[in-house]
Amino acid sequence: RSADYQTGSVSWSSPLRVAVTDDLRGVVTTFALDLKTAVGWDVAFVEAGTGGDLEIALDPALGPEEYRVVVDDVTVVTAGSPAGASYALTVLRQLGAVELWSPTRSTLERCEIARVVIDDGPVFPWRGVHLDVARHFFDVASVCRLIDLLAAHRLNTLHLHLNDDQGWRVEIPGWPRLTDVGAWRRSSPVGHEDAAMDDNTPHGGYFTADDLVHLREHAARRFVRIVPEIDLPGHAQAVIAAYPELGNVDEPLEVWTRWGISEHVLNVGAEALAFAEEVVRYVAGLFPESPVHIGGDECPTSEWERSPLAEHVMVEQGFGDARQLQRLFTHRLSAALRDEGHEVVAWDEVLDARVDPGTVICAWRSSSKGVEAARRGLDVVMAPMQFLYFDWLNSVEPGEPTAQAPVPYATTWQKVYGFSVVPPGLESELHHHVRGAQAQLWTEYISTRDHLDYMAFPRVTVFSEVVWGTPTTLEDVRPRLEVQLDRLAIMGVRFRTLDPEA
Ligand code: TNX
Repeated sequence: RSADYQTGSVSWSSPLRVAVTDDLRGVVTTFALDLKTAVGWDVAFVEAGTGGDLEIALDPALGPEEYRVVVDDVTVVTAGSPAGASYALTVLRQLGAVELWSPTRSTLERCEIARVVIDDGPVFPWRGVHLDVARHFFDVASVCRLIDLLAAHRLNTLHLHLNDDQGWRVEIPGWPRLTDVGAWRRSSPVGHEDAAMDDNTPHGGYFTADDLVHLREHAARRFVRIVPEIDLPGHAQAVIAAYPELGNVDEPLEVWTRWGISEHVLNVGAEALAFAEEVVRYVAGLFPESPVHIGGDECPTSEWERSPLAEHVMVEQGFGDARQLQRLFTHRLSAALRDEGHEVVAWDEVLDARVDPGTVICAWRSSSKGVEAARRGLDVVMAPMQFLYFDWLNSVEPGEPTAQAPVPYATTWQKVYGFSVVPPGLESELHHHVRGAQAQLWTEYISTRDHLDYMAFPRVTVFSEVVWGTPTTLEDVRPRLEVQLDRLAIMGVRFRTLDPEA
């Protein structure tokens, strides 16, 4: 928000002498481990006022994620919360030297830090990245690494998309076939879905409860909150492959081997509704502090329109249109989650029916869905595909790897930087409904960690400034971006290199 550079610099070397209050010891411990890993330095804990290098304390006058850094002979950090303190330490590493970001031991005798006074804090509380681990599975180590990268950009939310037609990715007690069968597919598309080619290579994997708790704790140390998503009743072909009785048709199904939207959705019987509730309650229980995403996107009604069971339920409920059936799930899952104290999040399709008050909408089809949500009194996370779907091409130029949307669609980092979190046309008295934004990494066309890096960066980097609420101009950000890419390079991130300046 403001950085006021003074003349000169201070010099840091090992051991770094730090004074910290008990409530921030955890934050400094994480920082100390990072420092040790990167450059082998030690942190020595000292008393405040004894001339250490760094003093760090909470200041209740600051907002929850705000912080102040005064780099001086004794550098002083104050913050509104441990999260704010962690952001301040991130900034100090940025001011220090690129080696401080190394994931393996590199050599650094000392570093110079410019004298500066920084007052900062984010405009938006929901600063997220979404990762689809259903289309392609990414293991615990890969997700932990992504969490570290988000934290390096002061992003605070990782939305994990845990199931889809092509795979179920969480072990659920009492439902072993979800992972024995539903977590594995026989084949995946090669090239673009439209080419209709198969690789005939099995793919799969899943997280155990322990894995998810490990991810949650890893994320918490970096002040990233995981928002789990179970997407039902659509996107359910993997569920139905495992438990055909939860579907609408008699023929056996396999976990889907194509991309797109499967027609196979859960049936609307009591058993399927109870299943959805049980699973969502279980996954939510692994993330007690988190909002929980119930999906709700792209649920075709063709099977319901042919189903005597669905017809019976429609008569019973007095529904005139099969679209309304989806609300049975949405409402039931929302109630169950609220009962456990979770906030409920859903994709913007739920706006097509009556929405339970308090539901947070992820606006993906366009920014105008965010406007619609806010006008209906709902909070919204902006995720419009035209700007924030990072499975789209990095550029329209030839040579880009196959991506979700074809040329002329592309989402350059410059386009991302021009994204306005508050949707154009939203009345100012409704701006408070905009919680923030998140970038989506759908993984139909992303099957490796290197390719995930290529699609995520540098777009996530520029997005982080946008969603922090402090973007400037393309000319201004470019040199800053180049420096951040040097840090990412040392971290081993295989980002897409910048095109030469036009
Ligand atoms: C739409 S966004 C989807 C996903 C796809 C994505 C590809 C949303 C809620 N549904 O199922 O992966 O497009 O860009």
